[in-house]
Amino acid sequence: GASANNPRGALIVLEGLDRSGKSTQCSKLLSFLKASGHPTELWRFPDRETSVGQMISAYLSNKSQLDDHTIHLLFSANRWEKRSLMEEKLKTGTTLIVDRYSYSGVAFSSAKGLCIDWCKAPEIGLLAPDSVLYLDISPERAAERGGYGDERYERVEFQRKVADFYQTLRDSSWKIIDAGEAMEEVEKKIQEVVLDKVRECATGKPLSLLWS
Ligand code: FDM
Ligand code: MG
Repeated sequence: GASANNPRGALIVLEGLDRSGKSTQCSKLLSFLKASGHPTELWRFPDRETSVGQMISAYLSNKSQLDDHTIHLLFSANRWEKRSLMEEKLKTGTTLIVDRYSYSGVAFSSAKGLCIDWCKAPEIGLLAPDSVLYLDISPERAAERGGYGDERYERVEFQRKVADFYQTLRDSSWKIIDAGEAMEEVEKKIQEVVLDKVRECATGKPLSLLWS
């Protein structure tokens, strides 16, 4: 029907280890898309602004302790509370660049030893990204980049496990970007991939759901 062909925004997700350059690249991409005339917003998960997000933030900064399953479900709830707004934005033509999404949720919790299928379950029914870009960097190289802060998870041994779970999760549709290259090179590669997707979604590619 006609509704399947409505132009919409693209859901673009950037994933990667801490210090892979995601946040920098997300802002550069935002400026690029806006300058190219595409309505675009930059989102990030966890979204620390909501009340669930504040619980997550307290946990990450070691101000509170939570059971591993509990924090996993809070990260998921934090995506669910933004789901309807996300759908509305996309359907009204806004492209969303999202700094971390369900793949972070599953990779980080699985790296703690939780069952991967259990970790995926609460993500089922969230909007599936049109494109996942993985900023690929070794945990050692990432750690050299100005060092980690004080947040939970910012340890090289743990990040190595996270990288392994990202490997398990990724499929052939992911774009693996060598994040060790010069910032401008990384930026250009991301732009190419994303512009194609934005154009594809503007022709009415239907939205799909996780976990697929
Ligand atoms: N993180 C992030 C998770 O463990 N699960 C999630 O679902 C998400 C979205 O939170 F170490 C972890 C990843 C990272 C930490 O993220 C905070 P930022 O991007 O550094 O704020
Ligand atoms: Mg971080």
